[in-house]
Amino acid sequence: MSVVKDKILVIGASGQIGVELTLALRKRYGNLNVVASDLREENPLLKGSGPYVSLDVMNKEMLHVQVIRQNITQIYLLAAILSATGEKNPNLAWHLNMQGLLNVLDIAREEKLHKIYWPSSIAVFGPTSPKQHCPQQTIIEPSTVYGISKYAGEFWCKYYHNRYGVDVRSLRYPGLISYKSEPGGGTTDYAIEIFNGALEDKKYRCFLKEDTFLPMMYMPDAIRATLELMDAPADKISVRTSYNISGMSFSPKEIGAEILKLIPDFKLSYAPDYRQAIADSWPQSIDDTVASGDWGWKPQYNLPKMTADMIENLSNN
Ligand code: NAD
Ligand code: AKB
Repeated sequence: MSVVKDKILVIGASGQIGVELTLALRKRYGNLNVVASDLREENPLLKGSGPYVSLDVMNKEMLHVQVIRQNITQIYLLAAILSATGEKNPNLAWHLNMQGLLNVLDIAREEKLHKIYWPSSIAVFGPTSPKQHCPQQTIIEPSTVYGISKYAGEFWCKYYHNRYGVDVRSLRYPGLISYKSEPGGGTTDYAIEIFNGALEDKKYRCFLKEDTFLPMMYMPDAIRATLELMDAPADKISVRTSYNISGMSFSPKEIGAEILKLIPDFKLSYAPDYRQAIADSWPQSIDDTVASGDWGWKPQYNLPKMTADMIENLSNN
């Protein structure tokens, strides 16, 4: 029996998720079998751990050449413009988030790639979606260009799966919290900045109001969810748009109180800006029973466990 060896291309590998996902994939598939790529020339956190190419996902021809030259069989597409940056430049966000995905889906179809991973976001939900335990299928009327691009992207994934048989899988990540690589312009970034403020200056001025609850997840859970989704047998994947997944839900006041337990002189203040309206348009918590039922999703980190781990790791760094 011949075993087909997978060779993976990660696009957007120098970003907040890309660095950690690339390292996790290298651990699993072997360093040489995971090619990291990004617009950025290099990344110190990935240096020496495997191949890295500078690549623009908008250049379909060059992307296609890399896929053929490197014998790529799976693509993880992470390059995107997130919610806050997207509102500053809606045309650019729409262009990158849509054309980048379509380039990858087209190449996947033409080259018969085995699997594609592309993340969506809780940003698909809008002010008319349920605020609490927002279900997998519900009213979805996003109010940011980022959310609109993610929702349209979800349906392109489903279309390429149904029409061309492309095995593309997706998760609607909540706000992701991590300490390795910096966040890239999202509304939930406060939940990372707050740790840096607490450790460096013992204070942080939050750009969201104290009672703004949002769905969040610690990066180790997000990486594990991604690998588990990609490992699941195809017949277990009932959702070909994108799966809701849930980790935790908290407000700036709640995470501030948790940090205060470990850094007693920490001071938190508030100066809401344009990101407040984005946060207010999103649900406060997510129902992920479909992901749990289909492929066994279960988070491992809650607010206290994540806070302790963030502070320990950032202090060591
Ligand atoms: P990020 O901004 O940190 O990283 C994106 C990376 O893509 C950057 O390194 C950037 O240089 C690269 N990039 C930008 N344009 C490119 C291009 N034209 N060609 C190649 N690379 C390019 O983003 P992230 O937080 O790592 O998010 C990754 C994916 O996960 C995105 O699709 C995002 O929407 C989704 N997501 C993230 C979060 C989160 O909290 N981080 C939550 C929900 C969904
Ligand atoms: C953002 O805030 O834009 C991202 C997301 C939830 O998609 N973190």
